Amino acid sequence: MASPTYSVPPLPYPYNALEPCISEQIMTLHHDKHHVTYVNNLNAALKTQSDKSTTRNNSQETELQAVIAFNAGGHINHTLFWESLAPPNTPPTKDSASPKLMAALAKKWGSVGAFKDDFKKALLGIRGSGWGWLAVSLESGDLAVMSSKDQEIVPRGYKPLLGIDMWEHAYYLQYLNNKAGYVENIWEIVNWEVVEGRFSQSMEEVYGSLHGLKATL
Ligand code: MN3
Repeated sequence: MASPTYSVPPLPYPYNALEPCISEQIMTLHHDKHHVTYVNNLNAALKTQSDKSTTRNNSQETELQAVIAFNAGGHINHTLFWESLAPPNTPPTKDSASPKLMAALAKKWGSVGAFKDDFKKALLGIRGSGWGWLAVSLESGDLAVMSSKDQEIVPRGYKPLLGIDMWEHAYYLQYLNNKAGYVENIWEIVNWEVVEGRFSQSMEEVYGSLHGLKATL
């Protein structure tokens, strides 16, 4: 059976639409080069996996699974990331675009500002490359701030609402070592309408066509 192949969805806005918060140069490289590379490597690894004519020893098999997990995570995380951003000063970026979630954040953290402080701390606390998340526990419905290493997806048992890419390639060309500046400006371009939508969606709806891929991780 042929292995599934994945492709990078186009950005839901122009490459320069997130300026001045994220530059056109970063968006172009990040989407067209970095994300595309994860998908190309994922497709190649899935093809290798489905090729029954070659055998792999245990360490080769472990390495192949690691390559699949890393690149599948990269594809999933970036797809969620692009969807959850919007041009600054547009209606989806206003807190009023997510009344239900804003109320839940205020209830959990005391205020939306306190949540943002906590989220910022989590983002800036990531050592090396990784992602910061606002997620919701499937079991308790509790909101949680968490981080993941490299391209790991949100842990099992949690549904991602908002994920922020904290790899240097996400900000360095524009912000250099000012990681905090990147994090502060992110708030101007969060698509709260999409994030609010995920709050009430099922896992299948949040992950869309990537749900099956997620299930293999
Ligand atoms: Mn990235």
